[in-house]
Amino acid sequence: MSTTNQALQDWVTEVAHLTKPARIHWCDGSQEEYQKLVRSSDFMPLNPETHPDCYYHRSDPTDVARTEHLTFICTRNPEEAGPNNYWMDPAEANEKLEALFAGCMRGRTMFVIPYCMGPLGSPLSRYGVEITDSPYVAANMRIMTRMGSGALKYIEEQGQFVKALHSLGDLSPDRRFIMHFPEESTIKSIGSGYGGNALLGKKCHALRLGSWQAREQGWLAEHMLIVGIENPQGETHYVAAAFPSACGKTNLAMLIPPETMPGYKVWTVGDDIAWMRLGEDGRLWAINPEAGYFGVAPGTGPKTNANAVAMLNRNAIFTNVGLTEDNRPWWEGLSDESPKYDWRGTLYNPDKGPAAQPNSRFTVPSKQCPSYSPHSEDLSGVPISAIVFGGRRAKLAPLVYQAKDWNHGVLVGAGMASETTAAATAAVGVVRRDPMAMKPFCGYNYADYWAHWLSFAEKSDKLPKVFHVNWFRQDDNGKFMWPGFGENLRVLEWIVKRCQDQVAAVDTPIGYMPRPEDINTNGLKIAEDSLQTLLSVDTANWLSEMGDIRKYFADFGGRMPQTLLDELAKVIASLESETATA
Ligand code: GTP
Ligand code: SPV
Ligand code: MN
Repeated sequence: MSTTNQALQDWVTEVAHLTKPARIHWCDGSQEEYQKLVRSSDFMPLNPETHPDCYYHRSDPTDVARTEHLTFICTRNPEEAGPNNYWMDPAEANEKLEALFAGCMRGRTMFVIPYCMGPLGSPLSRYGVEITDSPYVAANMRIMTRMGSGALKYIEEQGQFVKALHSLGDLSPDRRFIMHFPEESTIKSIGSGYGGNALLGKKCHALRLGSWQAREQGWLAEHMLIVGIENPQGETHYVAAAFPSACGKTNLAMLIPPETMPGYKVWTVGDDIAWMRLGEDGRLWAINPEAGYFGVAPGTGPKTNANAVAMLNRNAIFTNVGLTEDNRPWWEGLSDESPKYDWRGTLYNPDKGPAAQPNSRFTVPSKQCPSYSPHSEDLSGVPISAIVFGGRRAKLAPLVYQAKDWNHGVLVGAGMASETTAAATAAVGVVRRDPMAMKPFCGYNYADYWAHWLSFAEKSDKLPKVFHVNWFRQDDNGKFMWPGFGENLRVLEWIVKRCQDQVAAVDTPIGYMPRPEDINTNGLKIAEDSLQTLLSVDTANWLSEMGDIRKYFADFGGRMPQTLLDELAKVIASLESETATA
């Protein structure tokens, strides 16, 4: 196969000339092709009785998560990348990559993967072509994107596509680079076969290049889930929520309402990425650019995420989880049984760590989710009523609060912080600033990104209301104070009611908050003083948090939008006046 798009044909020829593959395969996205991919040595079939069409993959033990320190934004001017990104000069980056890609596919098949991010034909969708020498990557791209001939047809009609080149290289972290050239709509990644480092449609295209393009074209590319909340009256309100990696997006996107909230239904549109633009009606409309979930396995069980468990018994890929005696995938939190092998393939020994690698993942088509929203395929997307920011904060951040208006909401997002997780190779559990949950994914200078967010205030008066949540507050014994998971619907209920002006709130310096009695606790086992604590504002500690945010903003110097600094000054003044009157 080949293509009528000359630019694509030339690029494939040029890459083949450089990387010297034994053969080239143009992916058509068919089921037969997928069957061949999963029969490659990258995979092992799982128990065909319990898990038909499910496959198992172990990645290199040094290659189990995104590597942020090896991820670069290569713009001509380093200021464009900003202090939030690692930067490399494009000429220097290309020289390094030329050497690493030279002959790297010798003896291997080069897969050419045309893909579409978003429903085929949506004006919000964007196209790309990933070239890779990894059958694992090709099989995952088939689940995660609209991949194959359909996408190629659009690329040929429209002409525009992102060039995404990937090779496993020698898998050495010393020769691993994930490089982005937003000025050339190009991604080059070598030395990793894992997740966001290798499935280039996901974080590299949909977020890093996506955010760059979104600023140029006036839309938003965000690390957000999209969920529809249908209330007992039958109205559905869509919420888009940004939580950092491994902080609960997949879980919130497919939560099961508690039995004591009859009449509620939850509809999943997306679990990781949202592309949003203003509609003619002034509302913000969102699509999920992905077609599958690449979800965190550990912690996914019948009590926490029964919808996920229900979709994982067929047609799925499992990466770096443990295995039972009879070849079923297993991870901590799935069941009480004990696995036979850990993720490295050695006999499981609980003294030597968990069976499943903490960032082990499942890949599964979105359509298999029992709560899959039929509106996921709508070409215009779904209208967003609320934007929710959230992090993993053992202390300080209340269960929920609402920003006073859009500009304050941008401050709430920009001031986010969260404890780091196993989704990236670095220390875990350290609080770090992660504005809009985009620290690893914003493809340009954060100061310009916040200015872009602020610019929406002038364009519409029907923007979503903005909120902040925290499911991860801990008591003095390190126990989570809020039950989380399905019970989070109680907080979403308050959020949706706020969007409809159906419930009052307390005006505090950090935002509007519910009184404990405003949260539906029918059937919920939670001590009254816990809820009180979860809904209180510690003025002194918030003043110190705001001081940290001010210091963080100072790194962005003169590029910092004054509006955001003014918003910060307002909150600080309000906290100070509370201290003075206390
Ligand atoms: P990425 O795919 O990395 O972007 O992550 P994500 O934001 O989709 O995170 P996910 O929903 O997979 O959750 C990550 C971990 O947090 C899992 O182990 C979950 O079990 C756990 N988790 C999710 N929601 C809650 C919650 O409400 N409370 C508690 N305590 N844990 C949660
Ligand atoms: C994340 O780390 O936010 C993920 C997983 O969603 S990865 O695809 O590896 O980026
Ligand atoms: Mn993510």
